[in-house]
Amino acid sequence: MTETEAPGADALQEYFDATIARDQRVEPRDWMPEGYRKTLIRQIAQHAHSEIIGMQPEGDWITRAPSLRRKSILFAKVQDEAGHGLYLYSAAETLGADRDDLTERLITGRQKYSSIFNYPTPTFADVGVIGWFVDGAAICNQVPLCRSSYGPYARAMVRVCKEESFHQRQGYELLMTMMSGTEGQRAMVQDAVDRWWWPSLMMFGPPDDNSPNSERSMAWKIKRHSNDELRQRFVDMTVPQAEHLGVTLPDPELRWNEERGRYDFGTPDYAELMRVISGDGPCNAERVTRRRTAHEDGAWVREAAAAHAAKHTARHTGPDRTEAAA
Ligand code: FAQ
Repeated sequence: MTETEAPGADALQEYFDATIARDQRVEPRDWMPEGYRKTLIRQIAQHAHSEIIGMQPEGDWITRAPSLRRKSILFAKVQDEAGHGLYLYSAAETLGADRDDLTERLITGRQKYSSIFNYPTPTFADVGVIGWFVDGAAICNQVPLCRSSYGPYARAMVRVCKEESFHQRQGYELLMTMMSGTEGQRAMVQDAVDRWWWPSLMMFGPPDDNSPNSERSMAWKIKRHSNDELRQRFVDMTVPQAEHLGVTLPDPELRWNEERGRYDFGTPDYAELMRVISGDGPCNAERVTRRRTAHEDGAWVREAAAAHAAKHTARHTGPDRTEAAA
């Protein structure tokens, strides 16, 4: 190959494969197979949408939080989720995805977001249980993504995980406080645990033998562990926390398996997961409608920001500046 000759498709593929094999990062300007790019855009976009839609269930409690302290904690937490969405949309943009297009796909139901955010939050204990279970599940799933093969995604995950870890503790602390309260408060916590346990296990996706994307994503080192492995880690992590808190996890099959050194547990209702993913969960319509309305209501902000940016660009590149420089 001469110096000016571009490398052929085989050489590019070989270089990419070697990068993955050596556990090095793929960066935005590197050549990558189209399937790898598409898989990443799919996963990162769904992840970003989940963070943004995920602001709603807890956000509903901001005005009703029982004290100023709880209100400000919740406010900060929900705001963090917006930040996670932004890092993730930016990571998707490095792959050539268009932010407007991704938003459009979300609000027209053409792109997915996590099933977990389609469940209602009728009591304040739900805020605590979301922090404990949902952020806990997010940590199990996302800590390995800090070693994902795509650089911008992996780096975004580092900060996201640090914040999720704080979120999980705030949820657990809220529940500890409620558990040391009245009989009514303890019952409220147990009720929220009963409602969120199974949907939280479903967050990890379908079982391995019915997970069409896992094998490819793991070969590309986008995903580092299978859905079932991560679900198991979550159960193993959460059971001792439940015992310490004094709540019962609603699974009669849950028990320590001495031989495996892990907990055995029951099978989540995967038919329910599929229903929720396909748009038929308790709150799907409400969540998407609210997102669509917020997007439409925000049109004037986007227009104003674009006009401001255009004015700024004109001021710094226009004739006045050229003359001044001359
Ligand atoms: N919900 O072949 P697989 C958070 C879809 S962030 C909806 O196993 P894959 C922070 C899947 O996309 C939570 N859809 O797929 C927070 C695929 O559909 P497609 C979000 C699901 O990608 C906390 C099909 O089923 N986290 O919680 C779900 O290999 C508190 C077949 O599945 C992430 O996105 C589901 N649960 O594995 C915010 C983490 N499960 O696209 C606010 C990154 C599966 O082929 C408050 N994502 N599907 O049509 C991942 O790790 C993976 O994408 C999985 C799915 C594990 C979610």
